[in-house]
Amino acid sequence: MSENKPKIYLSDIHLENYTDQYEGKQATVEDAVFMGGRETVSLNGTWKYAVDQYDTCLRQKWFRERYVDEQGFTLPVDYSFDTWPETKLPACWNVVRPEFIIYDGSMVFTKTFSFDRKDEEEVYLRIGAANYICRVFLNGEYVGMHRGGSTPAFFRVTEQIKEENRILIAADSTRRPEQVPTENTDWFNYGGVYRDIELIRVPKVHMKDFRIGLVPDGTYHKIQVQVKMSAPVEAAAEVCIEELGIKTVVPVTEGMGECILEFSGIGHGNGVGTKEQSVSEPDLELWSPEHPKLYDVTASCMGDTVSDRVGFREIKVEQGEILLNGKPVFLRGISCHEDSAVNGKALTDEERIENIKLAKELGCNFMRIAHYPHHENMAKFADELGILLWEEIPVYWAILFDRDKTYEDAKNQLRELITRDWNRASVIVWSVGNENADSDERLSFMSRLAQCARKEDSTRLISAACLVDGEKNQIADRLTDYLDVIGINEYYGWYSPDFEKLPQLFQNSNPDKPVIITEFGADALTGLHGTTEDKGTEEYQAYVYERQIETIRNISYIKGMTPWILYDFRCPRRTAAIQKYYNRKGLLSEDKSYKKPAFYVLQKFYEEKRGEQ
Ligand code: GCB
Repeated sequence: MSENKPKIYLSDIHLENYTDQYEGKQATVEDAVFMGGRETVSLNGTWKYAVDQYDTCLRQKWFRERYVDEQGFTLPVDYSFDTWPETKLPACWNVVRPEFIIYDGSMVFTKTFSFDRKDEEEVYLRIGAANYICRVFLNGEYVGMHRGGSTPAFFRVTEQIKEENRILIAADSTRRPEQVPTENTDWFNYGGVYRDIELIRVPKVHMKDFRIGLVPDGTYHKIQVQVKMSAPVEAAAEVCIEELGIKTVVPVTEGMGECILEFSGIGHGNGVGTKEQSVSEPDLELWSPEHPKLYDVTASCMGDTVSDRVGFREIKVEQGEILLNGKPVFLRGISCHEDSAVNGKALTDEERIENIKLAKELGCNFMRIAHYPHHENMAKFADELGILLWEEIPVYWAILFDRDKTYEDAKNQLRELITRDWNRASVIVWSVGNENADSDERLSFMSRLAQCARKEDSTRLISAACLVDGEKNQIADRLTDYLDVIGINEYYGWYSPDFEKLPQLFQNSNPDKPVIITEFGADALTGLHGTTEDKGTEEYQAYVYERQIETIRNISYIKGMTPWILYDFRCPRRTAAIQKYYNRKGLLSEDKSYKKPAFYVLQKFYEEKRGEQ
């Protein structure tokens, strides 16, 4: 009988219920506003802060700033915003002060700012990312909350914003079993409001979404456009790609518009609709890592204008091949965390570009940016610099697959990611998770996510990094039925020491889809030397790469790989002598100043692979 009892999770019971009042107004993907070309006011910079271990701000409603009671008597209060210490946001607090290094919990940030609100405009607050729950208060009022540590939160603040303002953000990085990710991960749980904080000015009726890309029908003749307005208006949106001589009107009905611009062929900007005919039609140049051609695109509707820089390319799977613009491609990849020894997850743009350049130096045309959505600039730089991307949501390890609210959270994070990066040509794979043991609940949870990703975006590949069936030593995960490409993590030579099992694994398997080896690797401490039998040494890591490559190269259904990982990253679980709270499977040291020998082993293989294509 006992198994029929409903399961109860910690955050579903509140002894004091002080958070319930802040559960409403949850910002979700439905609140997102299209960002390209927007007029924004940055709130980055100096903020005051306090560590708020017991959530006293939420319990006592500090944001109300009640200093006197109804009779005019001065009240004692437990905060003093003006004398709180200062910090810069965005940032991960763990790397700001040594005493915060392992703090998981709540911190309150506040600042005052002036704003000249214009009539007839809507104002949104966007927080690029805050880990994991953030609650926002403006001028004494609760504005809303957001769940999910790596995707943007949008709050409409048109009514609350004034000329002089106080904003307060309570960010809570507490790890909880029911969250996505759950409390146990193999990376560092940085806390903070660690991506841009900005106000966006938009007209009353504005574009919430604008999606543009090549129709993947093998013709390279068609560009699809989708427009979503903030209200169910009847209108016309004008889409313009000047360089291609395209100016097309997209009819908008009940706030939604869709159209396909047809070209006469690759190399022709021959649109339909009201495209203005140019005398000589410029060529449509397809985007690829070798030729990362981007076009400036604008869309206007009812006085609202947005813009983007967009590449046009086709990605699909056919007869066991991954085809980029119709040609088979081997994905020469590397996995990468959003981690910096100095800045935590709040990487600078220079660090992001450096990561892409290091991957290119390695010979990559592909990066798996694991295990959660990285900053949107990563995909923008990948578009500019020419590298394909695998993007992922943190459905990692032991998620509470049978809990509906956890599913809703994961689904919202997935849709927020897809909505944010839909126009990025570099992104070719949406991954719905990593290494979750096959169970009925997990299959239901993740297959629904895969279907959701496909519904949001039928132009890209859906995947997940799956586990090998250890008992059968086989690729045998039921989720693969729902995927376009199968990601496989395997650690032969490391967690599974017997290398002979690697060729057996591939012999025992007969996947009906292309496989990407999404992980293999071995720890190596920079400067630690030994023989190819000494685990943890640079030599052993290089040996693992050699043995892996020697096997993988002969398996015809393997169409790509993203070994684990570009550089060492912070990880609280890793306490061994060689680790010192770092996962040492990087091909480079954590500060990226040293390339371990395995870097060159992989580089050599990728050089050969590139030659074959
Ligand atoms: C894995 C995980 C990754 C870990 C890695 C490791 O399978 O997907 O997040 O960091 O192994 O080093 O154990």
